[in-house]
Amino acid sequence: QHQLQYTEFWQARTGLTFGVERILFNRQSAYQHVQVLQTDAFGRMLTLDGLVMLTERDEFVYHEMISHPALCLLPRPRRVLIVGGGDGGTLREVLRYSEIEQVDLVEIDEVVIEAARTCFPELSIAFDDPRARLHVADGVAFVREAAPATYDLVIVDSTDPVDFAEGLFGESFYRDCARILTDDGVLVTQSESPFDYTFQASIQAAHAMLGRIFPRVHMYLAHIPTYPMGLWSFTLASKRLHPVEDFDPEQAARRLAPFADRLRYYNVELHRAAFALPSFVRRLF
Ligand code: AG3
Repeated sequence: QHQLQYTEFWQARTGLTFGVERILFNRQSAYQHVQVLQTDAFGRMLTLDGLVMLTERDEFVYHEMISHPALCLLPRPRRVLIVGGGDGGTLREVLRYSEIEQVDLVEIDEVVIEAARTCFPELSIAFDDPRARLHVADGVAFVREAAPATYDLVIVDSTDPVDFAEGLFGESFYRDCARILTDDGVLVTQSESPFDYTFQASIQAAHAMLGRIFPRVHMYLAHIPTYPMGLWSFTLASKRLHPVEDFDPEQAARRLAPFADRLRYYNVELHRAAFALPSFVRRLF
């Protein structure tokens, strides 16, 4: 009974294999194959079209790192837009701040939300917060129609740049994000592994597009054991604030204080460290 395994293939024959104890959720949606597996080493694991989105054991790294660097950089973040993120993990991190007044979350696939509601209550509980507004819609269309200067922060918590997620790595989407952000606004997007050659060209292209739209574009890194190659990147594009030079550690520490003991990865010291890039990553841009 211990022979079931699941492999996310990164290349034709190279990937990461998980021991599977049970299949907890298994549904083909209008967009993708949504599965939740009980694994032996990483607890429950959500996959979309066979790609690992999160595991119970290491989701904190991704969700803290896609949220807190920008939220601690911004002087007064109040309104946030999350594009994707239907599992609720990013939403949970954003809602930790009492000064956040409203978070719109735009998820294209309601089956992802259902999988999270069924199998990841510790994440999807965030949907019950009165400050959260859930929209089952296409993120590209949502940002096109949103009013100017509405959000202090836009977080793109997407899958890989393929299929219907490709638009979330495109120039017109980024232009709309810039338009709906306030004057100090910040955009953060997940940007794949710097070791990954599959998406290197599209990530470099996305970085260049952001550079044409935002005065500042910075990549930062975190270790995520269950994602391809284990080293992951995020890209922070900003209209004014420099993510390290304008970062005020005292302001950040004050803001984190009410929940700092619940964070498992991000802290004020790590903020600076995350933006220090290995030389091979610097040379990519
Ligand atoms: N967003 C997915 C990051 C991409 C993972 N790629 C992969 N496994 N090939 C995660 C959503 C969690 N809120």
